[in-house]
Amino acid sequence: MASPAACRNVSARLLKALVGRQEARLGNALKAMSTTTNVSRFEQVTMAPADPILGVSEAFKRDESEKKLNLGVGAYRTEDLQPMVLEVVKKAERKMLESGENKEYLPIEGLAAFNKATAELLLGADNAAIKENRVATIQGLSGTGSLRLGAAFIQRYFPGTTVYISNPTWGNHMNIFNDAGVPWKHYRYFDPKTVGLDFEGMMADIENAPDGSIMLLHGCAHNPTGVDPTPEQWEKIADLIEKKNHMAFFDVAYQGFASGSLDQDASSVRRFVERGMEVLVAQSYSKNLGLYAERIGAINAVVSSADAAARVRSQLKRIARPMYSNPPCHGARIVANVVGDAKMFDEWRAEMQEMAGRIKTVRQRLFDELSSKDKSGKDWSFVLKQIGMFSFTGLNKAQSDNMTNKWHIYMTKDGRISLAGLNLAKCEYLADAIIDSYYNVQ
Ligand code: PLA
Repeated sequence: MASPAACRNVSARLLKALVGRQEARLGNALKAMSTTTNVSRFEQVTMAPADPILGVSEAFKRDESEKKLNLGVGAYRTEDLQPMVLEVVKKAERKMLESGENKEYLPIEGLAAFNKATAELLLGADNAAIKENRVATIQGLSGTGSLRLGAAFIQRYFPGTTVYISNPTWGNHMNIFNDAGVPWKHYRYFDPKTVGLDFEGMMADIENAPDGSIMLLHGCAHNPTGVDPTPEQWEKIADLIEKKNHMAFFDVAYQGFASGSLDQDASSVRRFVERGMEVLVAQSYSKNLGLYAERIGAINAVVSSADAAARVRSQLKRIARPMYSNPPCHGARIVANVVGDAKMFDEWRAEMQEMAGRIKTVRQRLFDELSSKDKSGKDWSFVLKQIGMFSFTGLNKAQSDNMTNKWHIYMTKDGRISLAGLNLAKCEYLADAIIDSYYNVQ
């Protein structure tokens, strides 16, 4: 038998436990009451609109029609409309796995071998600016993250300077500069009447911008129009930017993907650098190496002296550190392996030409279908003249809505279609949809 003292002890402990449990229950009930009766502290958060490009992919996934076609985001598909991993990327990954590389943090500025390779790919390995150590390169989170670093740098070191952005442009450009607190304005770029470059408007706007402004230029394959300046026009643009003491900020998201040639697609940037002009350049490997999800790219500042380059690099690192600390290594290693190995580099070029070639083939077929089906005599040749992944159809918002609602063809509301998501088998259907939307919807 337990002693009276031991019994008292047990009952005291029991009582405590019971009261404890009671209190916990009461606490929980009160908590539940407060969350159900109180208004959430997040009540003032409104629903954000779907992203004009990536939101299209979300809507596409929800559509159950068999006819559906996603021409929204600029992501390459095979002729079977499947995503593609380049063979040379798989090869680099096998090599990386075999060499058993570790997962230590990269330096803030990224993988040294990548930074070297990416600047050389952009400017040419024997470029004077590289040899003279005048290029500050920081690995970024693909094109977007690199643009964002550049924007943050502008906000900090060129406060109040306006960035001029083409009208139209890739929708995210405005968000990037807005979020970085950088004022921006548009310069004229596209002429809907000629479906070509409004060169005079562009030049007038560059001329009229205050001296020392920043001009955001698409290095090649302008998104969304697919309309690029000719080499002669680039020369005049460079002359004027130099005369006005502006600075060019190039967005190079499609190097190699426009013409199939890496060098040719970098010629706009190289032209400025060879003239000794200081430039910022954001690069992306999403499209040309198909590394969309690896988020690999770079921001380069080509400046007048090695000393300035070292200071700019140090400040870009200072911006990156509190944003994301240091960049991911996988994509950087893939690029460094492919670009740094002559054989793999050639394999990459061949695969890139194949991708660019497939897009050209569907572009031609789409044009053929449009021209043979449309008996009105409308000139569809702009489809052939545009370069890169996209075709800017000229369809307005209501017509683009018709493409989606009636035909299950997903595209951005500015009338852009990604030809990288099209195959030969679907060209006729797409032409029918475009002609219906163009003539039957206002
Ligand atoms: N710059 C331009 C001109 C682009 O078109 C894109 C991607 C980027 C930068 C950034 O790409 P990255 O961050 O993946 O390197 N434009 C896509 C995708 C392909 C997107 O909107 O994010 C497009 O469909 O327009």
